[in-house]
Amino acid sequence: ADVLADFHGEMGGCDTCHVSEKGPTDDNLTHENAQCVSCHGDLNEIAAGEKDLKISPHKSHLIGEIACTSCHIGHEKSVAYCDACHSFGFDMPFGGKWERKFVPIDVQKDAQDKAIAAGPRETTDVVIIGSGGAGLAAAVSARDNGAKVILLEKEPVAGGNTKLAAGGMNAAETKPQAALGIKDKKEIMIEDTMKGGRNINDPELVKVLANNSSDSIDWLTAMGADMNDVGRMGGASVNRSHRPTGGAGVGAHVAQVLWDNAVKRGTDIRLNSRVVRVLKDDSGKVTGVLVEGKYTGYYVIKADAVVMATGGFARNNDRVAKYDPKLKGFAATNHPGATGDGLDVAMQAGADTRDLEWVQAHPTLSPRGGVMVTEAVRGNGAILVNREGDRFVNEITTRDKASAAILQQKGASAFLVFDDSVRKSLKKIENYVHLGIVDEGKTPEELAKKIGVPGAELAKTIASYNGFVKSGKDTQFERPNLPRELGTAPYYAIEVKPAVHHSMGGVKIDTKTEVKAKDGHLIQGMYAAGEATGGVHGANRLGGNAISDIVTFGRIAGAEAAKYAKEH
Ligand code: FAD
Ligand code: MEZ
Repeated sequence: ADVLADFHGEMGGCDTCHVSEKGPTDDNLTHENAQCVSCHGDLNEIAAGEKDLKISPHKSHLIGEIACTSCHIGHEKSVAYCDACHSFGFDMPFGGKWERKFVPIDVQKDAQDKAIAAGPRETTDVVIIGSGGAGLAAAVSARDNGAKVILLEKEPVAGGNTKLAAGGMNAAETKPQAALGIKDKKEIMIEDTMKGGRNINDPELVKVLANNSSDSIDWLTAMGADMNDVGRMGGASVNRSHRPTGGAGVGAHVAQVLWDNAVKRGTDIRLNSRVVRVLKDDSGKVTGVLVEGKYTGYYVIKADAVVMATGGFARNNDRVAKYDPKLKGFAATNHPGATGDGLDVAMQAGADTRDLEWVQAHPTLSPRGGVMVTEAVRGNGAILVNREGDRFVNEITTRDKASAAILQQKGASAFLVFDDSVRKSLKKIENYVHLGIVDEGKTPEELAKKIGVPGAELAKTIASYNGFVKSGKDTQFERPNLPRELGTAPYYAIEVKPAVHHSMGGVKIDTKTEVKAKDGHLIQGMYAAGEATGGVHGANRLGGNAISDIVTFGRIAGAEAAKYAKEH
């Protein structure tokens, strides 16, 4: 047998997996996955038997209910979904290599037109496209505003880039800040965001972001989130980046809380379901969407309102390079679905766009592990050193500046250097240790030897930095936050280099998340939120502002779409 289906077919026929010979009945493969679990046990049960493995393939940071079929694919070679970002190379039964080609939305036009001509297969009030934070927040708020909601996600797993978010969610004047004695103002968050975005942001959207940020923290907390740890991100004047206690990654937590609440409220969530067209009537009003179900084929859902929460395109290097040729060939920090086909769908429906030329590189991807190392490591005290063992930049400057500075160093990469007190301050660092991307030494000199930099120089750099911490002033690079001395052995280093991270540009929206058309009018029934939109972040997004963006604008989009659906 070549693939899993042949093997099961030989054992017991098609009904070993499927209800009938006709194959899957839904795109979540509900029946098929139940069959896997009934024979092999669920993910937790399987992971429990893998305690001796350094990396267990069945234990992950993905969110929601992870279907067995996300990796174990019936009629094609099985592929480990984790290998989209990592390169674990698990030895899977009937396994193949991770590969993904971008498929434009308008292939199979005849089949698409036929499905449209056949008319809707079902009807709902609101369709939400994308299961990242913006989509899930919109689902929760649309349900709370009385709408019937179908949420469509093209990937086999939910959560988009949101589930990968690490460092935090920015918010000003919050209860966790008050508990920690941090003084902040919404006006300062607005100023920081505008300055970081080089003042080309839409100021009205920035006001919505900052003025609602504290409410968004309360909203998440009321649903069960822990946002009590508050740290510093690049370009922020004060500590306002919220994450779970102890400094665990923010994204998987927020996405899981939103997922649980969307499910609890009865949202119909469909994976493996790509939206390829937003449909409109002759007056230009939205009437629904055309879905490409991976297993059930093309079909139409009639809906009063549609929310585009399709995220960005940083994983699509052809598209990135078209807008910013300097980033051609760069690796990306993003999940594999961040290709920008949602943007194509929106543009095809007449949406206007802005700022697409602004694509952000995150300064610190580990070339060894392929994973992004959170800015929170620097926020909590790590320094950046080059191959000469010297600091070369204010480590918590904005990302555009930090990335440019790293690219100017020998080897176009640098080392994040920190001590055990930084490690203990941030749970997320344990993941990097677990992934094997962290070098360690009992002294700065021992660490320097491991990473190939001059030991005496690294020791001198650390001593000089510690002097700045003591005096409270970095006279070399004017780093504004100096949280702790680096003096507790062991010492650690992670090699890092910039990678494509965020698309600042996207669909044009107003403060109610209504989508604007090219001629400036609003497309009736079309809403958008999150990384799919442009204007909130200007030319350069501040770390921590995206999770704030998706929760706040996702909430607004869900409520507005539900209200519109009720009125039409
Ligand atoms: P996503 O979460 O990407 O979700 C969009 C979803 O839409 C995806 O699941 C995608 O598959 C789906 N989709 C796309 N097109 C279609 C279609 N045609 N049909 C159906 N589904 C479709 N920001 C912060 O503020 N703080 C952080 O700490 C932080 N850390 C980050 C760490 C990493 C590694 C990365 C990659 C990003 C990080 N960001 C962070 C940025 C932030 O995570 C994202 O900008 C944000 O989560 C985007 O949310 P979203 O809901 O708009 O999109
Ligand atoms: O906002 C981000 O993208 C972010 C904070 C990423 C990170 O370094 O954790």
